[in-house]
Amino acid sequence: MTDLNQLESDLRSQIDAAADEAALEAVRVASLGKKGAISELLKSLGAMSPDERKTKGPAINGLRDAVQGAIAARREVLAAAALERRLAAERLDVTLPVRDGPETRGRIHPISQVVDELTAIFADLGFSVADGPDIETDYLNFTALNFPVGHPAREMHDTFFMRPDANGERKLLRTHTSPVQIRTLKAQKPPVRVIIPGRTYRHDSDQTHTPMFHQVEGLVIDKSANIANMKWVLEEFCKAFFEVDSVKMRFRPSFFPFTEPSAEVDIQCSRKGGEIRFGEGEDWLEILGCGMVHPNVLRNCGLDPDEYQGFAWGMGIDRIAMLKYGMPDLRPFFDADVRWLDHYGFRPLDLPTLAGGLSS
Ligand code: 2NM
Repeated sequence: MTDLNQLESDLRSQIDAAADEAALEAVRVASLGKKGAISELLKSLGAMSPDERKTKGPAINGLRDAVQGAIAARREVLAAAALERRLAAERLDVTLPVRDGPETRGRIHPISQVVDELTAIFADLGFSVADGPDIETDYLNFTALNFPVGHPAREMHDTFFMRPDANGERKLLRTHTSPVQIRTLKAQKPPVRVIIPGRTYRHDSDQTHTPMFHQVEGLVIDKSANIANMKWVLEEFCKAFFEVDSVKMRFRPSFFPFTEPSAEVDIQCSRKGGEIRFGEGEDWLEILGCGMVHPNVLRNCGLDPDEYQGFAWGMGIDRIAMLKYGMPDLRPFFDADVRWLDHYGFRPLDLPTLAGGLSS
């Protein structure tokens, strides 16, 4: 009996010491396998006398059951530990932010954003959007707009001219979007309410000028459109665009060939700590030019100035984008630098609307 007790206690300590499945299996083979110690003891029962078998039989069977049980228990402990180790190794941190999908990765250029904002604001005021070619005739860019022959703006100095064609006609890169107004007035009868955002070109390049820049012009023609209407439209626009409840505007007499009278418009602002704010302060900032459309321009479009009248205005998109979004330098607009776009660009799915917010 002491032999059996000794064997059991030896096997139990081996079982407890088995560090993995393989070591445990080795103990099982050595005890319960075909040639294992316990199997040999069971085989020896056949050679025993009935009396001896009566006492030794239950003892050896008991030993086998005990060892089998101990191995099964140890196997469970090892399996649980193995699972625990695997779970720890394969753990996922579900608090990590989800990586952005492709539809959120690109950025909308501030100029495109501002054009979308202008479109939303003026659409709400009943305007549609018109466009035309970048390459224009001298007639539509200048003559139809009441620029006298020899006007300084026509000179090489400001305008990019193409080589003359076979007929001697010299096309040019439009210096403003106004030729689209002429095209619109020739194509549709008043009442007309349009804005024209687009690329414009002037031979000018320094810290605040690029040879290609963006303009938005607006035009209202009907039988009674007047200066009071113009001031209201421009004031509504400025409040909506700069996202303030009120703005003070100052109309200074000025001159443009295509309008009479003409004005340049400043809005009141504060400039504290290098930051411009609208709707407050005592400084003035020029943001646009405007006026009542000149009778000659109406005549050139086949309209009778005694029947129709209206107003027009123009402003630089690049400049109002810089003012609104605090961008200190114009040149990176045209650099196509993804680092700059990442910083100043807008998320592609955040479309500007009056109801949902223009820039949030
Ligand atoms: C400006 C300022 C004032 C203007 C005039 C016209 C047209 F075609 F109706 F005559 N379009 N745009 C205009 C008037 C543009 O830009 C500073």
